[in-house]
Amino acid sequence: MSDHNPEKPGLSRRNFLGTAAASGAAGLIAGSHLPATAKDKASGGLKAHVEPGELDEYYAFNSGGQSGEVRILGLPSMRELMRIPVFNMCSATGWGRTNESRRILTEGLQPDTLEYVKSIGGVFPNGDAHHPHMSFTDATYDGRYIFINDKANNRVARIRCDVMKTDKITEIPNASGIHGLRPQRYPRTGYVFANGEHIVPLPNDGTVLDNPKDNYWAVYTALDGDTMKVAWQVLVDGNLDNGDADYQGKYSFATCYNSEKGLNVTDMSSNEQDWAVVFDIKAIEQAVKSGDYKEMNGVPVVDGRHGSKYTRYIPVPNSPHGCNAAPDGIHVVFNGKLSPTVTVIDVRKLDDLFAGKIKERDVVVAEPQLGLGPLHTAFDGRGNAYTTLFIDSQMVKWNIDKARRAYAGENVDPIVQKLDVHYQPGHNHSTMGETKEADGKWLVSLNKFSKDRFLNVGPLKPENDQLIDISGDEMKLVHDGPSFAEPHDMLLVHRSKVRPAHIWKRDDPMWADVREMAAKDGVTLESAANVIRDGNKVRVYMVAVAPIFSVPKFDVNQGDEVTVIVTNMEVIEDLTHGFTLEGYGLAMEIGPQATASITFTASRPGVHWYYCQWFCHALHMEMAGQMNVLPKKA
Ligand code: RUQ
Ligand code: CUA
Repeated sequence: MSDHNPEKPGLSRRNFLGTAAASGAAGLIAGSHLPATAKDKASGGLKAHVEPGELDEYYAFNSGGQSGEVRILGLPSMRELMRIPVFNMCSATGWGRTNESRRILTEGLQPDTLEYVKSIGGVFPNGDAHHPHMSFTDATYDGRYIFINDKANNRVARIRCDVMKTDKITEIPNASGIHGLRPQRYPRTGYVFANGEHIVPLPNDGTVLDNPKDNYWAVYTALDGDTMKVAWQVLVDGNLDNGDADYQGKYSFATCYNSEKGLNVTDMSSNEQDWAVVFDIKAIEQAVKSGDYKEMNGVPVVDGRHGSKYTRYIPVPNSPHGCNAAPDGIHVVFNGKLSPTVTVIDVRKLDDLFAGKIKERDVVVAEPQLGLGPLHTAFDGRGNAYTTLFIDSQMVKWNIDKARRAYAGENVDPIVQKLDVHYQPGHNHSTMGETKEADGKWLVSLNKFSKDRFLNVGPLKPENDQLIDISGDEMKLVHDGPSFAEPHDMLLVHRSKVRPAHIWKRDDPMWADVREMAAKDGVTLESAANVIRDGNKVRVYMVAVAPIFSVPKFDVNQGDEVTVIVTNMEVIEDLTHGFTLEGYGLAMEIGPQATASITFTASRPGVHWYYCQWFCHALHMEMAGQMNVLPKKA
């Protein structure tokens, strides 16, 4: 493999699609600037084993599915390095319980949702995290953020890649089942596009409960990735499954498996053809500017149903699922699911389609028959595509150019190789494969079933994320990676793109509220040892430096509302402390140079020890104190 070329002269980044030819797509990729490793080999045979103490070449950001979190793995070792709580509650870090996380988990909710979560303990306790994608600048990863959807409670979250913590969560109004999620690639993110998968009445307030054909809708959402506010929405026919954006910043795409507007599986899958929707981003922005929209729940909603000038509906056989734009900047693949085919369009034809010069199916340039149950496609940057076949339990490697030629009538077979995977793959992802720097080294097949591949752990089995070397002519399976429920999708980012901090900065916005509160109390967080009483509210400010808390003991009255604020003043990397309050169900992580806080009612009288739950020192066990709760006088 020799794709570490300097950028091709004359191939302007701004316009690299325009200079591209239809075939030989592999040669069109703007050169990768990723450092080559010594182990690269033209014939494949990459080294998957990472020696003790060696660092991986790629970050893998794995969605946690119904666990609601994101996991960081190293690739190729597939070692799990970290978990980032997002939509879930976390016993270790206190995510979902600390004041900082509760602010993030609630401030982006709609008013009626906020009312509801108050009645169930203040936050949603679960999420269903499917699609992690990094922010882009100029069609490659920029290491700022990772965005991920929550299908369960209609949210989109943003993770800061400097500290690897969630910093914003927005509930998407007017939508149900936020599923497909993709950031805008070019010129930057920009928008984060989110698909509403389930059709619902609008407004969904109980006034209408039937006649889905007339009354139920799905909406497409563009979120502003910088503010995490909804910029606009588009009302569509049918539903929306997966999506992607182009490499030019002009169009975005979504598949629809329920053009029937069915409410059950038979109706949903009855049509021979469903479709993929194409959104004209500039035209929609113009519609919002000129007032061609209806406002719903504070959001401009543009009408993108059949006949709209803002969308086009491209017929695609039978319930398409995955939607993947190739790194050549030209092709977008819609994966057939119930059809053994994938449908490939050429984005250079879309201007003519929107101008009415050609018909919807004229943008289709290939439709290879690949096998049973094609769900998702990944790319190697050399003109090849890799599609998961759920029913066949296979990964199929095929050539895009050959598929075009076959579609044009030439007698060529686009299929290069089929590889058994174990078992039933859903997503797949290749290294840098959704960027113009696709490097074609590794592919991961995220298999939904593992059955006999591992020691039996009871009726509930792990998934199996299999690592495949795609650097040579043939795919080679090199590693089985069990994982807990349920990595839907994986993001494979070269380590040169991600620059996490080693310790927190004291002026981090994460605890801005606490800083303000401390200033009012006349407390300096960095040297605090204060117990402030304010009516029946008590604020306990302390510093943690191994192996002591600066407040070793404090007294409160039963029924007081107590806030404990801990600042970790360690300047040493990896010296995290914790605060666990025994018998109260409270715990939080405090990273080096971080502040964290937690608020509760001291309803249980007696002596309650608090202790550091993060092993930090030889005297870690002794890093403890007591909260004395004086009983209410009868
Ligand atoms: S979907 S297995 Cu939620 Cu990404 Cu295709
Ligand atoms: Cu601090 Cu253990």
